[in-house]
Amino acid sequence: MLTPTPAPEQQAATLIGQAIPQAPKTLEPPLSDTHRTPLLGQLYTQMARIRAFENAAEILSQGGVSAYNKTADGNAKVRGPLHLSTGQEAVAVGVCAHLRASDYLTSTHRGHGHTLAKGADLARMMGELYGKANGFNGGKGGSMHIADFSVGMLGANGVVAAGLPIATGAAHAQKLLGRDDITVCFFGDGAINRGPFLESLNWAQVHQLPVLFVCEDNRWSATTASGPMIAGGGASARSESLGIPATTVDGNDVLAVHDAALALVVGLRAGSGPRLLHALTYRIKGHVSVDLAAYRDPAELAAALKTEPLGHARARYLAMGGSSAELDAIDAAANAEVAQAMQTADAAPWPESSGAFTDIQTTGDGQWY
Ligand SMILES: Cc1ncc(C[n+]2csc(CCOP(=O)(O)OP(=O)(O)O)c2C)c(N)n1
Ligand SMILES: [Mg+2]
Repeated sequence: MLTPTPAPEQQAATLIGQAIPQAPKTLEPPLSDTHRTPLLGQLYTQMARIRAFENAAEILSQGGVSAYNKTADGNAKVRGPLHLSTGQEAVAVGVCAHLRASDYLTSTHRGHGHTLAKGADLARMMGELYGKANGFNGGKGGSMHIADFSVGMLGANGVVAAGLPIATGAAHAQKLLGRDDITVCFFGDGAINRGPFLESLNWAQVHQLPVLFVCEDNRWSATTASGPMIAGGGASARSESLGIPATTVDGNDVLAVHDAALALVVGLRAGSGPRLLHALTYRIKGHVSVDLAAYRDPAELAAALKTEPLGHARARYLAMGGSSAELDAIDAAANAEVAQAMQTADAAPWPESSGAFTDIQTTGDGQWY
């Protein structure tokens, strides 16, 4: 007898009732910095929210069938391509821990983690993925066009490297305003081969702008391994060639990212000029929701799973004297928040069809038409 494929919302409900999947990990000797256990707990909480959100979104988008989210009955809750940051959560969380709402942030096509870490509302992001009116963009943008100016999140961006000049311009405005706000610009290792990377870093250095360029080096650019297509030393070397100091960090170690970013952010607020953080991490999922990454050596993924950031943080938390029960409670709270967001999105209205002709331009009087 055939077992019917569960509806996507049932699959997601099953998923969010479970512990967040993590790699088992053992860590070396207990660490002496036990006073930082509460901090690590806070960072873990943010990473767990991102992981829970993306796990649910992935299942909701596939609807049990592949090929661009088309289910047998056409009922996938989340439609359109979905780029997941699974395995990269520590970069977003470790950096954004130091930001305030008046700081700006630009993101990439892989922006759920950045958005949540910057303080944006999880339920509104789920609403946007559903295409509902309660979404950040009233349901018109979807995963790759999320923005929330209320927390300084200037936008995800489907064009590779397009966030760099936006961030640089935002930082220039901050400098002209004379405040100690800063801009953080996340971009991928593939983006450094595009012109806007050079143009933006050059401009930022010439004008000594308060911008932190964060290269999320996940070793892949869509279906291409990044290493063989990058000449020279990559993001750090290119940054330093312009006189912008670069810091390389283990992007799967959230405390390491936190500490590296803290030093850079403090300097930026004091007028250091631009800096680059090169975070070494790994893209655990395929490039996009429908990509099974069959081109990738399974051994590479297996090795990466041993150092993925939630498992790493969990092991370190225990080594620092925390309990697994505390972390389980954090996971459960993250799953519950996502479940609530799904219910809110389900109940939210669809956008009005008349809205197709709004939000498309402004005449400069502050009104959007
Ligand atoms: C200008 C431009 N060229 C090509 C693409 C197609 N494309 C989308 S994502 C991607 C790879 C980006 O790699 P990376 O910058 O490392 O980001 P990651 O996907 O690894 O997060 C490419 C080539 C695009 N969106 N924009
Ligand atoms: Mg990449």
